[in-house]
Amino acid sequence: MSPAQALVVIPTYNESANIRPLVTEILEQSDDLHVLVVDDASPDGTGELADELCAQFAGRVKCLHRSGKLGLGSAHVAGFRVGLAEGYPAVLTMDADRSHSPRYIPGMLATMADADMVIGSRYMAGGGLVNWPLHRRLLSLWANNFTRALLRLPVADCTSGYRCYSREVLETVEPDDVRGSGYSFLEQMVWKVHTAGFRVVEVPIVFEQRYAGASKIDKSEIFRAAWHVLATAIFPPTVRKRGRATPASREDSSAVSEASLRDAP
Ligand SMILES: Nc1nc2c(ncn2[C@@H]2O[C@H](COP(=O)(O)OP(=O)(O)OP(=O)(O)O)[C@@H](O)[C@H]2O)c(=O)[nH]1
Ligand SMILES: [Mg+2]
Repeated sequence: MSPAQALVVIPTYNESANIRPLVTEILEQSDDLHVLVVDDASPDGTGELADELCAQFAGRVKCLHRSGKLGLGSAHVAGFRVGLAEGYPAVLTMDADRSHSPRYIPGMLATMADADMVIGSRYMAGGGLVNWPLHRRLLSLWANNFTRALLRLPVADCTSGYRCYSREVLETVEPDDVRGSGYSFLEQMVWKVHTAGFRVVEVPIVFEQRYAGASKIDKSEIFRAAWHVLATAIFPPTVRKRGRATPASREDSSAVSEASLRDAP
């Protein structure tokens, strides 16, 4: 039996000012949500705060501690593995900096009734951006136009990290094989899900500037993401199609249980 309606995966690197209010607000949305914090040994103590939340909300909050900064994409993949191994019907991902308001979670999950993947979209009627500096808006618009055009994606917001995936999607599209472990993971994943024949639906969200802490995105990450999109357009990898899922095996489950121990390196 599923332990809850969905697992909310939150990758963190130096988000100590945001993690507690964010997790608390997520848990308030529904009794049927669990949270997994994937922390990459944040020097500011985010991992320790996540452990406190695990103790306070035992059974509803878990933490995966990794040994160092391994990238946003690989944090999502690590979260998917836990979600699959522990039997969740859906896995939702969101940023820790409170740019993604938890108030959208119930609507995103309701939309999953008619979708295989739901994206919290800034670039559709009803969506938007609050307090984001002009250079970030331009970069995001450029990245989206570039990705949409090259990969021929019928998706307005390909770079949003606020998403929900069904279990079948994660069992089918082999997220481990996505090119790049950083931010380009987001564009690659939506391309894979669409190419595999799944239904991707967007719901509007208003994205807010991070509440506290510093951005982790840097110039090299931007160039790497553009390169990965270009490489996918020119040399598209083979994508396993819908209906050919490989259910998470028992072996996978035990590997993940060990990896998700709170004291794991
Ligand atoms: N575990 C993990 N999390 C990461 C890593 N890099 C970024 N994150 C998290 O990924 C999320 C998105 O990172 P941000 O720095 O907010 O990136 P962004 O939203 O593109 O940039 P801003 O708009 O400036 O906030 C945040 O929750 C980060 O803490 C990483 O290497 N490992
Ligand atoms: Mg952010």
